[in-house]
Amino acid sequence: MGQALRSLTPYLLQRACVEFSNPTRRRGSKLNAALGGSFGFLVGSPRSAISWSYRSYALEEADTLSGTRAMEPQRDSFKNVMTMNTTSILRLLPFLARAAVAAAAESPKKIVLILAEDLGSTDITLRAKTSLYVIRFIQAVTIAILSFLLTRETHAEAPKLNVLMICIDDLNDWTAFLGGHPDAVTPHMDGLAKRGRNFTNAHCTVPVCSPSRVSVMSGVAATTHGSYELGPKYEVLPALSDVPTIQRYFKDNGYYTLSGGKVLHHGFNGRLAGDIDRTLGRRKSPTPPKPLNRPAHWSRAWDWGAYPENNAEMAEFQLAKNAAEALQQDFEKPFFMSVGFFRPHVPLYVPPTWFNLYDADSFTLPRNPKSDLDDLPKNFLGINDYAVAPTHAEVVKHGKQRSLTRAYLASISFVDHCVGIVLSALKSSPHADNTLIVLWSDHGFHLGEKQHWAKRTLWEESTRVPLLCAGPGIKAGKACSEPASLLDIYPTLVELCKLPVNPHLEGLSLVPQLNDPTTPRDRPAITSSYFGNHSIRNRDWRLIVYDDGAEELYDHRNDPHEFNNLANDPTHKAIRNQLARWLPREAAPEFKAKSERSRVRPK
Ligand SMILES: [Ca+2]
Ligand SMILES: [Ca+2]
Repeated sequence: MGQALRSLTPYLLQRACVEFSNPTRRRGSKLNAALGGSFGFLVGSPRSAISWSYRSYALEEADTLSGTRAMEPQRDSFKNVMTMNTTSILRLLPFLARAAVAAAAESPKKIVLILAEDLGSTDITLRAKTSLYVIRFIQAVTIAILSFLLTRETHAEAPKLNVLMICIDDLNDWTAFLGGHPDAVTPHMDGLAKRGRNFTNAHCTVPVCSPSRVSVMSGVAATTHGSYELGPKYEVLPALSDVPTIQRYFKDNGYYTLSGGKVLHHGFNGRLAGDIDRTLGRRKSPTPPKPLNRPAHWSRAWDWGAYPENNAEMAEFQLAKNAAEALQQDFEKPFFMSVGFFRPHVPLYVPPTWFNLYDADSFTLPRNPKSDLDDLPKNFLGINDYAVAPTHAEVVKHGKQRSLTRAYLASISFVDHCVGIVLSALKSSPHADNTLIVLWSDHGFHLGEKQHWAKRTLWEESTRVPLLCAGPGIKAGKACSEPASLLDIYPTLVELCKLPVNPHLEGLSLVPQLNDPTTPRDRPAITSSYFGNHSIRNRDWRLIVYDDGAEELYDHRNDPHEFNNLANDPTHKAIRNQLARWLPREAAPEFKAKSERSRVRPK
């Protein structure tokens, strides 16, 4: 057997086991034991002129609600793969085994393995280049091939890519590369977007700091880890007791981990303390001795203004410098560096330079017609209100809308500057050509849209986030408007760095969209806020279903601001039902004992 296949086999086997041992899969597809179940194996003819390519084969669950057993690979997951029907497989078994060896000897990219549970009854539909076949695997056949493969030795893999992960707190789509605000000045992030993949339809799993970050770092959805509100630490959630953070996972697979600033909301503490080999610091920026702008009864967090005088006093700036310095060093192992910037999280204090980018009287305010609320379900305020943030009425009453909005824009430009420091350090470092960069924000932010401030809603302003990927193998330029979730970061990086599959991950690798941004994706981005409320966002639509059954439906093709709720329009029943199929059916209950909703707004 070829060396290449020897090195690939354990990886592919592990990867496939994962798919079917994942307990969150709704139809209960469980692997009996790591290798005690049954598997399918698919290879193509080495004699054919077809050029094979192994690609992410994330299996989408089709027909979840219809109860069929069909499993459908994500469209375009397989390109140029030759498939064969049942009879052929049976007849060609000895040939297939030889074909695998021959193909592997030629190139590891010429092998595809599909492993399926319960093969006597599972159909797998593969999209082939020229035709489509349904393949029914037979248990005995597949186990035979599997045994054949398992008797082979493993082989060391090629050197790994480094990872630079930059996360930003509370940054919505007000960046030039997402076009969320016409005046936003974000040249450094724009540059990154241009030289990599800009996911323009990316969304968080929960629109608030801690659960969103827990999802990114664990690769597990809120509906499994059970945190839908601000609060629980990663390490206290029972569902994550044996789930490694992405940093830990990379570390366990030979990486040196560095982290600084706000990455996990509560930091890497308790059993996570060892996940990080070297800290880049987690300082706080200075706060002025007295509030600068907020009305006296507002939360202390909700203040803003030009302070301090210089960038050098800001925690983000110091962190950027620390990261820049670390990037100049040589490391014995590949590194995974996470850098978390706190602005534009409130309080919105940044040096005056950044305020000066926005003329106080002339920059654009978001469109927020009051009539927009007329078609919302009656309960929308009960779900979305949060006593710590001011209401839009309060902001307007105190005449603060313009100065508060300006401080948010200034904070974005300041953070963009810090991102620029890190990116330019990487560019001039020895790691410039072998480091993947991923930049994301934990959720969006309202500045008066739908008469709302801050986060926690299931509307576009709250769920949409910047998500950029760049680096070796990622072609520059084109944006991707297919839905993406922050949950997808972990499996994407695992695949790009050729790490073994982590069986806990619930996101889908974005590698198909990194290879080709037009690759369609069936799975929408799913966001949950407070227990029982969910949003389903695909390329063109958003459906929101609240815990009391109330709904909203928006057509983003002609209503990007989600002004026009179509939930009660019978014309759109079909799309509504199509989206509703993705609603989580067995969401884990909220872990936190006392809801944030019990807070009382100060008078
Ligand atoms: Ca946040
Ligand atoms: Ca409306």
